[in-house]
Amino acid sequence: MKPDLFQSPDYYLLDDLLSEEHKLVRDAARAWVKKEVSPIIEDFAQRAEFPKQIVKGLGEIGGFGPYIPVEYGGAGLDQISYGLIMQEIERGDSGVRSTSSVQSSLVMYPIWKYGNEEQRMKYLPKLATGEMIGCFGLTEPNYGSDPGSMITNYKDMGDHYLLNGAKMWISNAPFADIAVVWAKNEEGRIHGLIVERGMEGFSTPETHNKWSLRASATGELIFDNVKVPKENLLPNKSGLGAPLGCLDSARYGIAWGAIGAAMDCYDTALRYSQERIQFDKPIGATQLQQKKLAEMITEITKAQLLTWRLGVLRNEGRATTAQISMAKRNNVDMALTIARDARQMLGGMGITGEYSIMRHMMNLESVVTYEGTHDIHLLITGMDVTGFPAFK
Ligand code: TGC
Ligand code: FAD
Repeated sequence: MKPDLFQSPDYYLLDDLLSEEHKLVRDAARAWVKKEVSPIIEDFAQRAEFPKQIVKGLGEIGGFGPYIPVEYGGAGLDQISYGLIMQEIERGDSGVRSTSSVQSSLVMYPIWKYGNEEQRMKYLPKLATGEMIGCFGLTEPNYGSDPGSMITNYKDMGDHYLLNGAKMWISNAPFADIAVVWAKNEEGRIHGLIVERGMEGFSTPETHNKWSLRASATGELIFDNVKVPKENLLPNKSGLGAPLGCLDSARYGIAWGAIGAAMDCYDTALRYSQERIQFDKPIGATQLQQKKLAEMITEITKAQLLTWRLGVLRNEGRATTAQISMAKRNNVDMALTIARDARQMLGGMGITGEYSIMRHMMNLESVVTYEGTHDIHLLITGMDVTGFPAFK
């Protein structure tokens, strides 16, 4: 793979909107990605293997629980710093950002928000350093966009719960130490349970042959009469709103992350267009390639502004689920379009692993699907503006 020469586009001088802390956090994450992710990621993606050696470093740059309070091992940062870390990590690879998103927003967040103090102290510090890795089981083989219809369930057996069912498409599942699993009780109410590797009847087979997110491990969670201790139930929130609350935080991070992938594709295509000579001039001197680059930087700049504003609203506790949906949907679609155009700008070289673009493009096919598909987010916006839910 080519050396990482990335230079971040900032067309509207948005750095002026960031605090010194934001810039320090962002620059540290950027330097870490250049040193630890860029040199190895293509090889791991080609081999469809998660690079476990980066876990410790991810913890050190605040990639695990950036906004979780320091008393629980988190970095205690604000929402814009959290977003900037996700942007930089996904600039390296969406699969690495997935590991960070799942650990932070889908495992640490529910334990912090819905767990009790014993659960927080038991799990959060180890999750923050990466000593422990978690995964999040909501999607089932027959229920993806409609998680409320899940059939995974548990029964109260007096001294423990008995868990049965299956989850599918679970990031980090094959090597996770714990899983935050969403299941229905005997009344049909959804609760979160912490299931630990090694519990009898719990297995995590890996999903193979993905063309996307190849450097992230994906798997199933199978529960065959798993005895879950009663103290592993998350006591402080139940109902579908509990997992959806975690998704708000993860989707917000993805909105920033997608900008990172888009910036990397744009930056690579821009440099290539200045160096690649055809018909005795750089391809960047042709109108057609300039149109692509001009549209890319326009869309990146719009997404940066939208997402920075969303971060401010989240810091003030005013961001709505529908606003987060709009940003996730817009930014991932924007990044996917840019990745496709950038790939074309590199001609034949665009399909090789010499450059990051095709890997980003394939990764983004997962990103546009998980955490709510492109269409589901459109329906969330539609419901928000009309008042009519059109899902059912
Ligand atoms: P609906 O009737 O609308 O809502 C059920 C209850 O939930 C409440 N609620 C929320 N609460 C907190 N935060 C939110 N974002 C919420 N959205 C809704 C709602 O108020 C209601 O509460 P109550 O008290 O009235 O019961 O639910 P629905 O069944 O009609 O479904 C709505 C829909 C389709 C929007 C939702 O289910 C959805 O978002 N579907 C998409 C599923 C999804 O995003 N799955 C993601 C799985 S995790 C994943 O992909 C991880 S990938 C990670 C990685 O690798 O990075
Ligand atoms: P479906 O829900 O079957 O949707 C199929 C198509 O129908 C989509 O285009 C969808 O937009 C459309 N559709 C559905 N309902 C409607 C409607 N009402 N109106 C119009 N169109 C509709 N899940 C987890 O719980 N944890 C994870 O860690 C996790 N990681 C993932 C990692 C990867 C690599 C992938 C690919 C997925 C992951 N997921 C995870 C699952 C992901 O959240 C689901 O794939 C996603 O929510 C869509 O569900 P589905 O695949 O079952 O598609």
